Amino acid sequence: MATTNNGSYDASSIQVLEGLEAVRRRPGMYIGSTDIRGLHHLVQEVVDNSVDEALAGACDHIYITIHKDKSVTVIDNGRGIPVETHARTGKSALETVMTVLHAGGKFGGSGYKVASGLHGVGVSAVNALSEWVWVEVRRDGKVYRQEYHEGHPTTEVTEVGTAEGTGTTTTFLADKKIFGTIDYNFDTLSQRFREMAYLTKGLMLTFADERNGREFSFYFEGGILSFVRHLNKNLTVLHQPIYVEREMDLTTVEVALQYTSEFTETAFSFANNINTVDGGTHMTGFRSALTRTLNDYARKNNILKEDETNLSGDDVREGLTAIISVKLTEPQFESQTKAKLGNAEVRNQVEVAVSEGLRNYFEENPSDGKKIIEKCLTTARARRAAQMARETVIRKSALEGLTLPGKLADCSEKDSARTELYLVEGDSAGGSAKQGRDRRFQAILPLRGKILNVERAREDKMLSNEEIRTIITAVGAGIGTRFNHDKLRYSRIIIMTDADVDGSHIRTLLLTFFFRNMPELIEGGHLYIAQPPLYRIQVGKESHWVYSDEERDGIMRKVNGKPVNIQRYKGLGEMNPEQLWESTMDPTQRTILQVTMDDAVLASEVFSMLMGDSVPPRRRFIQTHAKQANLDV
Ligand code: 0RA
Repeated sequence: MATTNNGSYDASSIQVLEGLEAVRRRPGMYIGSTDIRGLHHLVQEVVDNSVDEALAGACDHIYITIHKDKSVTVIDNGRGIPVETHARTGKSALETVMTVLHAGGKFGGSGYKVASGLHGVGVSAVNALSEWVWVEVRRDGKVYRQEYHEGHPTTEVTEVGTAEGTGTTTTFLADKKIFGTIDYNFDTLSQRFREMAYLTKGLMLTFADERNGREFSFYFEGGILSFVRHLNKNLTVLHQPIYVEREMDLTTVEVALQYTSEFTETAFSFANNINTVDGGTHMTGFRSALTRTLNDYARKNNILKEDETNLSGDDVREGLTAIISVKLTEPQFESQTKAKLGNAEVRNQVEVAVSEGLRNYFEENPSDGKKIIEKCLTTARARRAAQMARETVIRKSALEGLTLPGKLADCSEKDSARTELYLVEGDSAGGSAKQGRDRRFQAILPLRGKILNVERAREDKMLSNEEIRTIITAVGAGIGTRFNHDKLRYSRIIIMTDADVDGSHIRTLLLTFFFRNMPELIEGGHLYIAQPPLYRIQVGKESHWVYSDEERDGIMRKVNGKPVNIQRYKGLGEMNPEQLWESTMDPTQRTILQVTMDDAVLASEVFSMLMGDSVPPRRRFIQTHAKQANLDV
C-alpha cells in the first residue's frame, strides 16, 4: 500500500496507484510486449537510467548481474538517486522516481541533460511489472533503502548503513504473472551492452550471468571510433578512422568514419543510444555534409577538374563505414517502429559538425583526403562506365535488331516456345555441339575460353565484354529494366561447361550475369545447366553414361567378372558429336538442372568473393569451399 510520509492518502498517491495499475493492466503499451523482448526491455530501462548518469559525467562503471533466481541487479557509481523529501508531495525523490510514471529525469535539473532512456517509460514501469524491487542509494556517506511489491512501496526510505562513495543499486524480479518467460538471453543482452559501451566512451559495462558463470566487461576508450575499427577489422582500410565530436545548443553530435575497399556502405545511426534503423534527420545531415565537403575539397585541390561533374551521394558512400550518434534533450521519433529521428534542427547541427570536422581533418591530413577522393572518383567512373555500357548494349541491340552474332548456329524453328539455346564453353565443344544437335530446335553459341578474364569484374567490364554482348543479342530480350520477356528467342537457355575449375568459373560468371541483368529469365524458369557425363563405362556389351562417382560405384558393384572399360571425360571436347548428343543434349535421355533464384544468388555471392579484392574472406572462402568449388589452391 502506498503511503505518504505522514501515513495518509492524498491525491498524488491515488494517481500513483492508478498509474501503476494501468501499467500492469496493459503492459504492452509501456514496454511493447510481454515476451522476451519486453522482458529485456525492463533491464534496458534500468540500465538506461544509469547510462544517463554516465552521460551527465557522474558515473563510469555499471554492473549488471542476472542471478540464479532470475532477479537482476544493476549497480552504478553515479551520484545516487536523491532521497530528500519533496516539500509539496511529502515523498522522497526516490519513491517518486520509482512509483510515478515518467518521473525519471525530471529531478535532475541542469546536470541531467539527456532525458532518460527513450525506451523511456521510466523505471516506475519496471517497478510496476516486477514481483518485487529493492533499491539502495549511496549518498552523503549513508546507504538508504526502499522495497516494493508489484510497484507499491512496502517500506519507507530507510537508512540502513554507511557508504563509501556514491551510487545506486536496483534489484528486481520480473513478475511471472505478466511475462511469458523470465529467462533472459545472455547473448542478446550482452550484444546490446557492447553497443552501449561503444556509444558511451569511457563507460565500463560489466555483465555477469550467475546462471552459467559467464561474465563480460565492455569498455571502449575510443567510443564510436572503436566501433568503426571493430566493423572494419577484417577489411582493407584506406586511412585511420576520422572522428568528429561537437556540442551545439543542447545536442551532442558524434561521428566516426573510415573508408574501405569494399563496394558497399555500412552506416549505423543512433539517437540517445537508440539504433535508428530507418535513419532520420541526423543521417540526412551527415550524408549531405559528406557529399558537399568531399566535392568542395576535390575542387579546391583540383583533383576534380572544372569540366568534371560532381561526385554523387552514391559515389561518396561506396566503401564507407560510419557511425552517427546524436544525443539530444527532446528526441522525436517518427514511424511505427520509432526507428527514425524526426527533429528538424538536428539535420543542420549534424551537417555543420561534420562539414567543419571533415574540413579540419583534411587540412591536417591531406594525403588521406586525396586517397578518399580518388576512391570516390574510381567509383564514379565505374558507375558511369556501367551506365554507358548498358546504354550501348541497348542501343546496339535496338540498331542491330535482327543482326545475330556470327558465331551463333541458330535453329530453324521460329516459335520460341519450342527452342533452346546452348551456351557452350570452348570452340571445340561448340563444334561438336553444332554437329550433334537437332538443328530444328537447338541453337548453339560457343563461348571462347575464359570469357571474362578480369580480376575485379565490375558490371561495366562485364557488359563491355564481347562474349557477354553476344549472349545478350542471341537471347534477344534485352537487359535490366528494359528486359522484355516477349522478345525471348528461346524458352530454354542451357549453360554447358566442362566439369573442371575453368568450367565452374564460367558457370558462376554466367549465372551471376543472368542474375544481375536478366533475373526474369531465372524467375521464369528459362535458365538451365547441362549435366555432361563424367564417365562412359562399358560392361561386357552394355555401355553406360555415368554422371557421378556414386553412380560409377553402383555399376562397378554389378560387374560380376565381365570385362570392363572405363573412360573418364575431363571436358566436353573429348566427346564426338554423337556422344555429346546422346549423353548431354538428347531431350529424351539428358538431365538438365533448372536454375533457381537461390542458385543464382549463391553464384553471385561466390562471384563477388572470387573476383572481389578483399583478401581475407576470399582466402577463407576458397579454403572452406575448395572441394565443392573444385578449385586448385
Ligand atoms: C535525479 C537526480 C540526480 C541523479 C539521479 C536522478 C540518478 C538517477 C539514477 C537512476 C539510476 N542511477 C541513478 N543515478 C542518479 C542528481 C542528484 C545530484 O545532483 O546529486
